[in-house]
Amino acid sequence: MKFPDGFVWGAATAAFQIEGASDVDGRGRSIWDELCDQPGAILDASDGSVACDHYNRWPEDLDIVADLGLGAYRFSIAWPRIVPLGDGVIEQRGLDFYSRLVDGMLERGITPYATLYHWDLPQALQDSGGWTSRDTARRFADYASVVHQHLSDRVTYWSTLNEPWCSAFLGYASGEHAPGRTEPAEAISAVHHLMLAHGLGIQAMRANSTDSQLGIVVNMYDVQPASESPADLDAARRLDGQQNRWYLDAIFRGTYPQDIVEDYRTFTDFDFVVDGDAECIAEPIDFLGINYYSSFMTRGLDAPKSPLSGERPTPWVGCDDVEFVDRGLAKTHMGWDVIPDGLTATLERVARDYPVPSIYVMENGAAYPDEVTDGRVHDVDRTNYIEAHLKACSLAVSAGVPLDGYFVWSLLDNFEWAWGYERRFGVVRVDYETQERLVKDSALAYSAIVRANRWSPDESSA
Ligand code: IFM
Repeated sequence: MKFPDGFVWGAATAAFQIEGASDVDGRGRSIWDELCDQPGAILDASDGSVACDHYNRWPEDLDIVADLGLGAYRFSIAWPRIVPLGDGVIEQRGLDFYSRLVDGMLERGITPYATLYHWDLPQALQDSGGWTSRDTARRFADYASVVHQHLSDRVTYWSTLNEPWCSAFLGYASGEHAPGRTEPAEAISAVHHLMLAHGLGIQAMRANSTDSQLGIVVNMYDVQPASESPADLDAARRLDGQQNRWYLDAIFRGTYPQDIVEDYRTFTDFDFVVDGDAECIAEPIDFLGINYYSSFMTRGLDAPKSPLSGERPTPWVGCDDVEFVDRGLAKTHMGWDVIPDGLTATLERVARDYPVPSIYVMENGAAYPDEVTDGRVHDVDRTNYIEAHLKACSLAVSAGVPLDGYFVWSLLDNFEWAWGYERRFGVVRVDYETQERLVKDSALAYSAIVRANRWSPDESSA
């Protein structure tokens, strides 16, 4: 199971989840600062004000990346550090921070992979409509252009958005994520403006320079029907359409999938879509980032389920009659099924159905309730998870998928959004009291695979 020469091995993080220093150097407030202040929004009532203190401890964190032998580090840039009020007034100290971070990577031989939007919208833009406003997409392109102008002499790889599905549907339909809205029509408008922001961002960066490699990161799932019954097939069609095809069709075919557009008409007349938007969203990209954690099996019910008391509305708009089948598989601490085969299927499907020049797995990993024993974290479950998914990647590569790299999620334990610090995804443990970092066994196992550039069943604990 050898990976191709030049295969990129990395670890990923996101600004809000690790940086802390939330009121330092002119940073503005983001929608996540705001949500964290809402009682009950975050499981442990925590926030991102300190997180992993990466804003101050980044040299130590980059040393760990280098020591593990990883050639790449995926990080995100906090929009509110660069444009604190979202209005075009630039905060130089924010740019300087990312400039130092990038220089730190290059000094250690680590290739930076930058993401421009990993969910931390300036609150000031939310106050004027957030992603339901077309203006937010234009503001994103302006922000992307500024950051790109400052860093593209040293950063080649740029992703516009991370997981626009989450921003739109967890943010505006189920309300689990910031800005905590529960309006399906707003979610559909938000997802369109996010995709428009992506297209405008690509155009703006291309106008700055043609040397960059530009892409977007989407979260994908392999969706299987529970049976061949019309109801089950239709449930799988809708889930797959909303979760996967919506993004890939728009980017690579220049159109949203018509079946999902028709489904969404129950909620919106799409009056926010303007001539030319589809072409903008389909602006050619150099790579597609795929985040993969799990997959779904769906069943169509005869009637919509009534939400249990206290249960959030579904983020899958109009899918109250879809049930997720428990296949009795092993689950992570998030309750997500462990299905490595779904990653191979997803990669092969993307390569088969869309003209994708290059793919990266930009996130893959698992939360487990770790324990420290004699100064070590023997996280066997996480090690097995990563190894099984690397095997899934190697099978896809053997099948001809243009997979060019893999980034484990995450380098560090961090702020897991609505779960606060109660879920640990890191291959490096963070003690939130002392901010001490502890390299877990999974990091060492990953490092061994990276250094060998091969996954070997003999050496594997999977
Ligand atoms: O922590 C998140 C990350 O921010 C986006 N992708 C999924 C991860 C695990 O939930």
